[in-house]
Amino acid sequence: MVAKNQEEIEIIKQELLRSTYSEENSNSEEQDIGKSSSSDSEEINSFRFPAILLIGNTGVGKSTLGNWLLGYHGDDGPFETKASCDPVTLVPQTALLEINDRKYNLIDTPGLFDVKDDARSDIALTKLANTINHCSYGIQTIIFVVKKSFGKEIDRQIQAIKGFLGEKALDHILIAFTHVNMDQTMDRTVMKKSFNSKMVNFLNKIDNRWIVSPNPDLFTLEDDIVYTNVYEAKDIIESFPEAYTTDMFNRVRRAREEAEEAARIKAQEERLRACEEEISRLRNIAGIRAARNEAENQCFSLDTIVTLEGGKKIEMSEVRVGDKVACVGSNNKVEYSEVYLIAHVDKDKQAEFLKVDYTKPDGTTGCLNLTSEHHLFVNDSFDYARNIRPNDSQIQILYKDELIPVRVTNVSKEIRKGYIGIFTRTGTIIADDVLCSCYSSCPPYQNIIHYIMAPIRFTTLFQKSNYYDSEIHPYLKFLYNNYKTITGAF
Ligand SMILES: Nc1nc2c(ncn2[C@@H]2O[C@H](COP(=O)(O)OP(=O)(O)OP(=O)(O)O)[C@@H](O)[C@H]2O)c(=O)[nH]1
Ligand SMILES: [Mg+2]
Repeated sequence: MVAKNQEEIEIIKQELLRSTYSEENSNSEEQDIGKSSSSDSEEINSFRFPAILLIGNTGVGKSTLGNWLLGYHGDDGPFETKASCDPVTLVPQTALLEINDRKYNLIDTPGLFDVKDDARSDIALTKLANTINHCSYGIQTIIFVVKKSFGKEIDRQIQAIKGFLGEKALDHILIAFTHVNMDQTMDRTVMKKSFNSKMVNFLNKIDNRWIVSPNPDLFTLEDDIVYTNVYEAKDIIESFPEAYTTDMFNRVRRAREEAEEAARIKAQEERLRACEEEISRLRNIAGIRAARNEAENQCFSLDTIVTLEGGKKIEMSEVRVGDKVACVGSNNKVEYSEVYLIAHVDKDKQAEFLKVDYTKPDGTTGCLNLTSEHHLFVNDSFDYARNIRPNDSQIQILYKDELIPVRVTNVSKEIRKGYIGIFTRTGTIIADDVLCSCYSSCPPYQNIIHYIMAPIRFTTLFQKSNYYDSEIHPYLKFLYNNYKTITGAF
């Protein structure tokens, strides 16, 4: 691959001078696509020959290498070169390059990856994509120009190339090192020794297709090594059996766009899911708050057990007006009293209940679920359920047909679905074996509330109530509102 002797080098020199495009030997057909003007190359027609792309970071020496390949001194050819912090080649430039009678469009591109601001980097990529799309005869070689000192970045840059051009592009890549010292430029073996293991691995992967682009400050056209290196480059360019095509590029582009679209949709779905979770969390909180706010007027959990006359035990949800349920009469004895009103019932709404746990004398446990403002018999009188203290408060339970006092072992809060309020003629009820009042919300003056309820007890003697609604019975609502107005006034 490398030219070995002076004679060979002379032949190559002649060959280069012949093959390289110049205005003197160009024909009119080639002129419009040959050595390009600096005008906007995006307007150029599709290239008529396979392309050779010079790509790499800004300022690495792409244009310089292009000039060397075209047979000019690196700093003095058709491609503009300049030592500058700002990008010099701003739009793709083209020149015709002939190697062994085969014509190629040598394309010098704007710098790709080191432009700090993303917008300019995007523009550079868009321009490159546009250029590639003009390469209707495919891309014979992608010359990736890299500063030797930046060799350690090669991984990242190669990943970027793979992402943009696709894996297949690596089969068409030729690495050109720039900013290489004199010894390394003159002797490939010296250069090789300077590679770290990562670089060696990578170069092995691409079949060691690499060359050194001579430093224009150290070498002139008279130096044989310039021709040797240019010859090597051309040899490699010719060695690719087939070109990288626009089809390959567009397949990669479509795949990339699809992947980006899929990632965008996924991100959107994730955002949506997060929103839904947040909404459901807030709904839950709102539901619990609503349940707490309504707790004042609710009474028992629907599955609370009551005992019917005759001993049958049923859930409160099954109780109907006219049923006689266990309660306590004025003589403090267990008796069965008629249910004359179902004050309200709801099977779906959530409510916050207090779960009151107790232990019976035989060691078995029981519990009652009622809302915090409901009244039950605690420590010798009726009181709010919320005033029960575990291990301290005593409640009355029905045990072996008798009411006996037991201590509450635990009180906890539970959100449950559904509730019911049942009124008996005695104003009491034994719920889950616990002696409770039928009343709630107002201060727990059992006798006074019982007295206030007399009118409705009286009317239902003659006309059975068929009220069965989630709203509290209108009479109770009226009483409750009045109570609120009166207490609010003080
Ligand atoms: N030391 C050294 N300088 C070089 C080498 N190659 C090019 N240069 C100099 O680096 C500067 C930039 O070179 P260019 O060829 O314009 O770089 P480029 O990659 O085309 O830059 P942009 O068009 O801006 O992307 C010029 O002054 C060159 O003379 C090299 O191998 N060694
Ligand atoms: Mg340039």
